[in-house]
Amino acid sequence: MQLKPVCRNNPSPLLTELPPLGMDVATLADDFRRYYNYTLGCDGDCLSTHYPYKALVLTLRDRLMERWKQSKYAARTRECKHAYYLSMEFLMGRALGNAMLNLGITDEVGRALYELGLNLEELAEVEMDAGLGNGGLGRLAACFLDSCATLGLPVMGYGIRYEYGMFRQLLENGYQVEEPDHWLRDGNPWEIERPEHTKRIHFGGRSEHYRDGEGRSRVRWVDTNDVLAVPYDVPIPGYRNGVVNTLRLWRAAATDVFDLGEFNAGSYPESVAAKNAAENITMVLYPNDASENGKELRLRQQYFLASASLQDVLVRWVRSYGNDFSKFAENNSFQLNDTHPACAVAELMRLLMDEHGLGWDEAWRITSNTMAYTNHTLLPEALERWPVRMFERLLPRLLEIIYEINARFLAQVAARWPGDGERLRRMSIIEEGPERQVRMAYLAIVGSYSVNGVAALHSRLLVEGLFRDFHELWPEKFNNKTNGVTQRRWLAGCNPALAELISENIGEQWKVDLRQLKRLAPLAADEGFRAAWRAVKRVNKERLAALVEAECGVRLPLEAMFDVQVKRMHEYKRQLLNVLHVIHLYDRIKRGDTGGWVPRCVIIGGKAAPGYAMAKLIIKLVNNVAGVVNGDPQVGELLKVVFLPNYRVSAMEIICPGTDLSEQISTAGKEASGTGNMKFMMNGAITIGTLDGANIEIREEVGEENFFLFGLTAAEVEAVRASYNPDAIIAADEELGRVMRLLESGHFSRFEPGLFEPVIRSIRSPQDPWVVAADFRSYVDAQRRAAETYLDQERWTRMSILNTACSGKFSTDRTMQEYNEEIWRLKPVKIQSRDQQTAISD
Ligand code: 7LS
Repeated sequence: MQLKPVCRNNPSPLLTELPPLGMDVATLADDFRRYYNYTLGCDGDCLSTHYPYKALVLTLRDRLMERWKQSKYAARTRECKHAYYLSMEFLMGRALGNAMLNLGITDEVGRALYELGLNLEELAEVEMDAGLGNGGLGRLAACFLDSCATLGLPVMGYGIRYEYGMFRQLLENGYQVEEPDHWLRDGNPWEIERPEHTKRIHFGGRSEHYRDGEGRSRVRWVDTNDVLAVPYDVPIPGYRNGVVNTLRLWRAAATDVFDLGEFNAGSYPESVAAKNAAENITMVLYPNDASENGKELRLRQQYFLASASLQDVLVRWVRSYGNDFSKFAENNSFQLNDTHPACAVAELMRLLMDEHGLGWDEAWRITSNTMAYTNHTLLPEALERWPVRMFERLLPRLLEIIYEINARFLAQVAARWPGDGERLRRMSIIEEGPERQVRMAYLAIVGSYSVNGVAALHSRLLVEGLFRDFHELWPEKFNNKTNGVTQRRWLAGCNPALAELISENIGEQWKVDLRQLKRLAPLAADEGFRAAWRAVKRVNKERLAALVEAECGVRLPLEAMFDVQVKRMHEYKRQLLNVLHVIHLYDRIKRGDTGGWVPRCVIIGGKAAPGYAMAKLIIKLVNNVAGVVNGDPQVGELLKVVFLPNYRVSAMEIICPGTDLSEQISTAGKEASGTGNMKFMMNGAITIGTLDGANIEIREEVGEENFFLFGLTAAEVEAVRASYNPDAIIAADEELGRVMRLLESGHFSRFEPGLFEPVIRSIRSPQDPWVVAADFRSYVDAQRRAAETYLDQERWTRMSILNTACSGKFSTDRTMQEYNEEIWRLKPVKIQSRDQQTAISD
């Protein structure tokens, strides 16, 4: 049957069709001045840099706007399948530099501003990071959007417009202190509010069964407390291809500004309370990247995102096809970024059945052929479970649907494995026990046609462990999609000096085809090229040293090896192992063992979840060790240690180009993939790392001789833990013994005796899940190899060049192509673009 689009009146072309905007210096300067003077009302007395920043964004946004419109029309043709990336986090960082880069007008803008007496770099610094994410998972979503737009894939992001993003991290006496991040205080000139697309979200109430006009049994969700979801659209430009995709972020608003009953009764505060309760939903990003499960507001956020986004897609569908959903699954995919938006499985069922009148079987066919789930972690504390009682109170209709999904699913399991009650218990979406829980990962697996992990090892461990039963039932659902990062932000944008050196030698095509970097490999043998490579690294180290000096007041010697570990603070990431190595280096200096010494600057940065005591204590330890080391005249320039506060996207843009040694030292089997590892590699840092996550694939690509490997494998970690005896390891290792004695003597906690007891206990615990002591020896040996290599600067430079040259696999362009070929199957849109084309090769 042919689907008929529902007709709509088109507005007059006179209203909507405009000649293209100029991209030349003079036109950009004209537009800028118009915004500055007329729109923003500035005159000679305006001193704040905020105004020129805003005028610049508006100038650029106009250029995006015309391409945005064209992209929308191009993707609106019939049967154009779309994918939707549902994510609680989009860690976008700054948008200005990226917009100019992707429009191809960075130089023109720079010149236009220069002619107006302004400085582009200065204005770019005015922009706040959009910190709508915690770490890897949120930043991955941002890189995915960049790559989809660049590939012309019709993919839309759906997320939450948190009023407060990731907290700002301050240090007080070496302790982390959190400050709210009111990133929207001065407005966000990139976003467009779209109140006409507001959606209504239900909470609470109960479900009511009734018969409709045709005598069919139906359900409705009644007596609900409703909240409105108001969308804000953010443009996502592709790289010089005329494509602009959309990130739609939802803000919660009360249904009525005031409760008039309360207001008239004179209870003003009560009347405003409901408004506050509603708007609380999108007030703040939860600053945890694992655990703290079971918070009601978090479940509200998750359902709010899922429901608003699905309703939005369904409204657009109905506008085109009425209530005919027969081809919905053919034309739509929803990618669930971890289980956080997994309510979407039950919510799509509810919308299709209760709101659009479909029967269970048809609704299930559609749902289970549109949902796809990406898992990002094996850590048990990050596996989401919601108490059934909370679900019942907040989302009673959804729980009813989940029960039905579970009943039908378990019937399937029982048919396949008759009499296997234990398996039914294991696989049930509902976990039984004193407090019954909904297992969100199982709901996501049962409701999806694809389930993927984010690196080869991680995907293998998933099907061998956590999801083993499900893999046995549906092996074809499971697949791997190794993560990546976008080279536009993480090389072209953040490292202009290296980007230029690369382009001079192999052309510019690497910006859309990262495998081209392979052509740098032969240049590793070219002495002149190596010298140029080192000169670039030197400039980038100066930039990083300036940042460190401004933030930490410590001067870093530029000839020293810059040894960097930046990522969320977490025990499994083993910043503690890094600190133990630092203490060991300090100990060597103190006892005069400095023959052939390579000066080092150890930089550690990352935020700890506010409730994660051990992670916060490790921050304090880094700072105390830094205080002792940097303050010791005998150490001098041989070793510097700093904790760089408030690690964020815009800081990484300065950090990764200036890094020599990239620390990727998680306990094997615990880091699902890692993406910082890829940013460092792309920028020519050499990795010291374990066989964990994507490190394994990085090492495969660059070759074992260009990677400093250490540590137990994932299988060995599991084996060792059965009879783990850290005290014996410490006793048998002279150097580790000395490190522990320094720690235990209170050398780093002079003013707070016993402060690091919990750290010491964790290292010495036979229960230590991260087996820090077990990997110390091989870590120190690998660090020795790194130092010896660094002594030979020519050799180090060769390895550095080869790391960049072999980083081609780790572009999100490749990752997105794989998602598209194996999961979404979208047709790229082509735009007749005026932008300087750099076509993407197949
Ligand atoms: C979260 C919460 C949570 C990552 O970055 C889990 C949670 C929670 O459990 C609970 C209560 C309140 C807020 N927020 C935010 C994130 C996560 N989970 C993860 C899981 C994996 N966050 N990852 C990282 O993802 C990267 C991209 O795939 C990987 O490269 C990296 O290995 C992984 O750690």
